[in-house]
Amino acid sequence: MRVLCVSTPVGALGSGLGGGVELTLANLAVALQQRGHEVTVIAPAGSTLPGVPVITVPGVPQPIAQNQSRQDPITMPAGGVLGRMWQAVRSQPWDVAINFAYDWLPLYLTPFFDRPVVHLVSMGSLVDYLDEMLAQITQTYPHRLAMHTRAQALTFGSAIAQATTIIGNGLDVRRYDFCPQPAPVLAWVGRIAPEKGLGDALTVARQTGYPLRIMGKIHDPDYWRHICTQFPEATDYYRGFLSTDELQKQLGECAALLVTPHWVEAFGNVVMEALACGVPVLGYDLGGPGELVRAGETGWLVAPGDVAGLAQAVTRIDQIDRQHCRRVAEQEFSLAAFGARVEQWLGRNRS
Ligand code: HBI
Repeated sequence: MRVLCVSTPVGALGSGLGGGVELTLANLAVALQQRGHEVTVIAPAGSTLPGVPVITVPGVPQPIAQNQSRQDPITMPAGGVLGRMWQAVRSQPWDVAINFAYDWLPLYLTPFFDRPVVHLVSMGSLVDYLDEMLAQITQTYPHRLAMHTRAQALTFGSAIAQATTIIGNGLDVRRYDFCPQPAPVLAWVGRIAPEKGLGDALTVARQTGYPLRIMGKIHDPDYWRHICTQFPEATDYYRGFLSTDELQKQLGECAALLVTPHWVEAFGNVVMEALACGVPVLGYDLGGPGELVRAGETGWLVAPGDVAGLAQAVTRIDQIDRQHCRRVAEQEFSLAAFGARVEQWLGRNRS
């Protein structure tokens, strides 16, 4: 099929502003190409995506939805890139268009196209105007929505969750090297922002005596300053926002990854990346990570916020087989496995 992927409007692909969506879109595009589909991407100016044709569109980036409160009205900035990207959609030949934006406009436009527009929803429920639009779409088109995990879908209520296809996620496992012999170091990977719970991981590091290797984009500089005041050691622990090649190298050397979300993480790409390197995951039983980690098999799960429980789980790291973690990543999260799930979803929407 000719598949058109319409990216998130919050920033250019490759800028890191799109968070997990950037990784998901890149991997989904390659996975579909490997299955013989013709993939084109529409994305904001400045976007780069090796090996996939990208039509870039200038315009004002969309304000991020996490900063909005539930009853906020729909935001459409003048000269906005989102509206212009969907103008570009009209002049492209395609059989199915996949929307990656967590925004009102693409959802609203769904019935205005004579070919299927489907939506890969990238976060849990945040604002009423979006929940309302998702409900409308599921009433008219039962297969148009996909999400990463059941936990994410359930944040929108059971009616929407039942009409949503769960496709997990995927990555190119070949880009991640299995590391059999770790150093006695714990890892924490993610956007450095309040909802990611970095303070909890630093507390676990203190309680267990392990150093903590911190990797990720400093999304919220005030929050990072607050963390460094409370945990002076954090400055030395910080390794920066790394490329995938560098991230997998530094992550792979660690004894375990700590995942400490304070919100319902839709998926948790870092869980997938850790397992691909053979790194067990210790985390809160919440959202995507809670659904992805298999207790006693690929890591350990504790009740959300149970920092002492996480510290205790650190003593049980070597009960987890690192080779098995890698095998799970190869079976569940490979581009072939992810591509098959995506293709099945698209097939259900063929006009
Ligand atoms: N906010 N308005 C808006 N639109 C998006 O597409 C969007 C967002 N916030 C975060 C985001 N996308 C992605 O970084 C996460 O879904 C991963």
